[in-house]
Amino acid sequence: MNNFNRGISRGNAKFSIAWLFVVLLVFSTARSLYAQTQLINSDFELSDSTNWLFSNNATTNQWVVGSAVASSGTGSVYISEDAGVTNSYNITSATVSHIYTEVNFPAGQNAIVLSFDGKGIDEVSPSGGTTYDYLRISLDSLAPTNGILPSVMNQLPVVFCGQPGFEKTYVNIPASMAGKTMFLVFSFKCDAVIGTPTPGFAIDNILLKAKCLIPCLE
Ligand SMILES: [Ca+2]
Ligand SMILES: [Ca+2]
Repeated sequence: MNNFNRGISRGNAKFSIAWLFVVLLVFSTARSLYAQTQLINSDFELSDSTNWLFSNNATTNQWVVGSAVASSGTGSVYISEDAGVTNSYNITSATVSHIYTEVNFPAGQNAIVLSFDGKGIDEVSPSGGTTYDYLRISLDSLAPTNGILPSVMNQLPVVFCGQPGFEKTYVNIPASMAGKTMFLVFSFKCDAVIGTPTPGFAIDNILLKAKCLIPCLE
């Protein structure tokens, strides 16, 4: 190889290394710009370390982590009138029971999606209203109180009922949660008349993820 060709080869090598450096830099930057954070991954199996807290009715229709039902594995969290033996609820006992956990939503990661497997027939309102037996989800700066739903302004605008078998559900969480510390609250509510006691509501495989759809501006 003459000196001229050696010069070209060295030049190409330098160019290739520089180009590789640029590609790696862009790739690593993109990863951080489009960061994704898994905030909750709860399957209610023995290895699940999620810090769930409970605010239950004193005597019946309580959330229980147990093995009476499960969407996958052997465990889930479900409403029970007999301390977890069955996934049935007492339709004559007015109830608002909660399971909840504290969540630190990362600043800037404002594309937030909650998903879970849920089932529960409960009592569907024939008018599509929200006054009977159902599951509701809220995001509140305050821990919930047994017997009381979080305030309307903190409730997500959807209720869940009428599902005899587990179905995966996706819920968009308001982007305004980014940067806040809030309680994610699952509330089971029933009035004191009518309903389908089996199955009461049951939840498995809760995932909560936050990411940036556009470059994060933290
Ligand atoms: Ca499970
Ligand atoms: Ca009812």
